[in-house]
Amino acid sequence: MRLSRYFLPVLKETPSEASIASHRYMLRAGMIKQQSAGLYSWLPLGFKVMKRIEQITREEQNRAGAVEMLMPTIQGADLWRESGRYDDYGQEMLRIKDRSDRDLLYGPTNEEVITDIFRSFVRSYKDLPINLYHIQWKFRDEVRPRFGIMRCREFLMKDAYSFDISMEEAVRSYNKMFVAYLNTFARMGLKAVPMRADTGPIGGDLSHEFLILADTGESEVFCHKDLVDMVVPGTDIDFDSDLQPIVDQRTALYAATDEMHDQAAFEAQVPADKRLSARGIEVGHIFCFGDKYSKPLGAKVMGSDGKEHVAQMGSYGVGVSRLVGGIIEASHDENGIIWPKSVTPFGAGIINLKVGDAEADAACEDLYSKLSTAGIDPLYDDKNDRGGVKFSRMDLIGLPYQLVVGPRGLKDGVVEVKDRKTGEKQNLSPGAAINMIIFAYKDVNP
Ligand code: 5CA
Repeated sequence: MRLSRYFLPVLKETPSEASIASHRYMLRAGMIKQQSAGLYSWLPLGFKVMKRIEQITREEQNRAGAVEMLMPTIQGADLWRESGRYDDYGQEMLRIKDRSDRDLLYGPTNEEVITDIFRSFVRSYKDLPINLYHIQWKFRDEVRPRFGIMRCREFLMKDAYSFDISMEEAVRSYNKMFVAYLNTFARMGLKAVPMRADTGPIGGDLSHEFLILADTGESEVFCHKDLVDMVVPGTDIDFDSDLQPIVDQRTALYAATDEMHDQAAFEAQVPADKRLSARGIEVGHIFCFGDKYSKPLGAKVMGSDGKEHVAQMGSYGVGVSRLVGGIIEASHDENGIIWPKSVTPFGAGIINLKVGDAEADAACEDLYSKLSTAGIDPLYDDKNDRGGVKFSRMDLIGLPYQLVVGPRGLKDGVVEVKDRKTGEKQNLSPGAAINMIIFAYKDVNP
């Protein structure tokens, strides 16, 4: 992409409404625009990052055996009356009437709709287990939308729903998602810790929130320090194997959000030097609630014993749009965002310090074309701005590598390669710079 043809409305001033780094940088880097309280447009740069996060989430769901589909954002109220949640859900649900005075709602979650799909088509235990997911917009009329897209009203969620014949099988499905989540967040460069959590309006007893630690997180968390750096299972794990030991290894150590926290248990179970009290951002939440929806909605299958069994369910959410902010909270400095390679909107930035200079233009065009061919998807700053403006803009938008091209370096046959994270700079021939960047990305998408 050439910057001169892109839409990147960078702001010079720090917007006063933004109190945390991710919100500030998302506004300044032209990633989002607020349209109304808690409602955001995703401008091209923000949209591109969200799409990458969505794709990693999708790949890890598919790897764990979940199957993608799509349900509508607007739902009929009747199913919610059937499950008993229409009145329970409260003011967070946006209720709408259509022209025939029928009650509709903008889905805050999809347990009812998916259970309706299941009961319409699935009859036998032979068709189980099933785990269906979609990546779709949700609306929750939050009391206090804040921190930009981190707690907003319309947001993108991946939500998966599993159906099993027994509770024992349902726990196996739960464990698959537990492991898939560890891999998903690790691929995004995050250290996410699963913690015992309150189940709120979704329900059930078995539930874990996945939190990334950040000072600006909304939740207070308490956990054993070893959980933070525990090695993840990895994407080559066999999802048909027994995953219980992996789950046990993590759930054996104390980890709870403030709603579930028990100080006495924390002190009894965790040695003083291993106790971590911190703040966290919830990026995922998984639930196993058995027959809470399948029973009232009559989602049953015939078992191998010839009897009818109510399906046992779980649901599994990832805050896809929230993750854009979460990753920035976990990875930034005073100059701007520092994208992990796996989610960066562009693989590298090319800065032309003298647009119009035949040699500089030619060198940049050559880098641009070669990096594009290699699949690095570079952003070429071909605008006629001062060097200082270009440097700070490139730092702000946080691409992992910058290639700085100017007449002075070219005289010596070199371009400057800057690593955004370490700040390290080296002069390399254009060919060597290209190879270095291609090499840096070789293991990014397992
Ligand atoms: N049906 C279940 C699982 S599919 C469910 O809705 N779970 S949830 O309520 O925990 O939401 C899943 C994830 O969506 C959360 O972990 C969080 O990352 C994200 N999320 C929830 N509310 C918001 C919000 N107001 N703004 C941005 N992201 C949100």
